[in-house]
Amino acid sequence: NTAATQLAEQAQDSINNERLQKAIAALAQFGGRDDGGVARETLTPIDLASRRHLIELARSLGCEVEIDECANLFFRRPGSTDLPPVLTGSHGDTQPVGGKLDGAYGVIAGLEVIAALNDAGITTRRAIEVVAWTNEEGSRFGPGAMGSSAYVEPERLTAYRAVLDKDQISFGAALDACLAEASDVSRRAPLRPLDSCVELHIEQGPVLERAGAGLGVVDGIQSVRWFRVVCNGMAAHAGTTPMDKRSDAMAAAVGIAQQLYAHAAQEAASNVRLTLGRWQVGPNSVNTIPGTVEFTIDMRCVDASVLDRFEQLLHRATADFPWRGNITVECFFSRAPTHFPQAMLTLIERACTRASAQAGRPAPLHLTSGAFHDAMYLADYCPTAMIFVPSKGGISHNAAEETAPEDLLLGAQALAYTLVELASR
Ligand code: HGY
Ligand code: MN
Ligand code: MN
Ligand code: MN
Repeated sequence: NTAATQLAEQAQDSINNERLQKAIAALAQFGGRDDGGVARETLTPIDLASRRHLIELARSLGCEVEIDECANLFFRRPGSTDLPPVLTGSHGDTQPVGGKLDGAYGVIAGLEVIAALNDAGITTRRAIEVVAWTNEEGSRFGPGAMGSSAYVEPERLTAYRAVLDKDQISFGAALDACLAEASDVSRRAPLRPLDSCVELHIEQGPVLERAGAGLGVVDGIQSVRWFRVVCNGMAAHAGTTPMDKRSDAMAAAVGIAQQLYAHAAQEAASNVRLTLGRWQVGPNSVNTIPGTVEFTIDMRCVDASVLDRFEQLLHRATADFPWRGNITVECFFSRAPTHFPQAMLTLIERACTRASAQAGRPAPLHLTSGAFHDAMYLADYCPTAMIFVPSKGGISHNAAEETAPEDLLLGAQALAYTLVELASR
């Protein structure tokens, strides 16, 4: 039972549940909806207001605050040395209609660990940093996880800055407005070294709840690919145009979509997941044959070769579709499967086991994440791992997203133990 472990246990036992739950509720006010959900898309005025709230909260905890060129916010609790810090945190942005925990929980729990260390008067060798990543969701600006991916490879930012949202606002312009608002925050140079990274997040799926486990040790993240498909036909009159004279973009898009769903059903054994989440129809009029239909494809699988086969089907189906129009397919997000290192999993397992045992809960469960996370990019940069807490009904990316308060507490306790062990080495 080394000195580091004793400090870790003391930190775990210093987490203050009431302060944690209140801080989660306070952040959820930014973009809070009547149905209990949260609408706080990245770099919107509401997101900027929430960032200001986090900066003030972090400063009240004695943290130094920095912001980098991708507007990632870092809240640092200094250590006794200048050794590379231990990073935790998650993303501050939400889906257009999201919950109050996706991303936000990891940021708030990280700040709760810092408050607990202040209460306990614990000093760690390494600084502990809590990050609020920019644009993890990728719903306003695609791809997802722009902030964390630009952190580990800064040259990605140039292309990201050119991405437009549906109102033709560029990510770069939104970034510059955010940096201007945070002009009182010191700028963080790119590629600062990190000792390690631990991201705490809700599972967003049904696995932990089904197993009755309170905590999940995440061994990896499945692969993901996003595509934009644009069917270009010809707008024409709904009443006068014979069916065999049409270049109906919706008929093409629906035909392609049916082939994709059929293929996903054939590949069901691989647990592949297909989502056609965003559709835009032009001119979108009840009595005009659609001239253009654009839709997105989100495909995921733990086995990337399944996605390779799926992508081949997509290119064949769109190239061979029998009609007069044309179809373009563009992949705008692609990540291979992530595997977290065994040494980190062993530590996370120990932290989760102690917290679960103290709460009289079953042992933690090992699982692979169905959702992607900023940790998938940090894993390219330093030893990284994740801790999950259960999601009620496995629901997320929905206003009904919820986790039992006692599980939110468990996660913060396991995080405290893990961070202090790492920061004391
Ligand atoms: O889509 C995802 O997996 C992430 O939760 N944004
Ligand atoms: Mn998330
Ligand atoms: Mn999400
Ligand atoms: Mn994430």
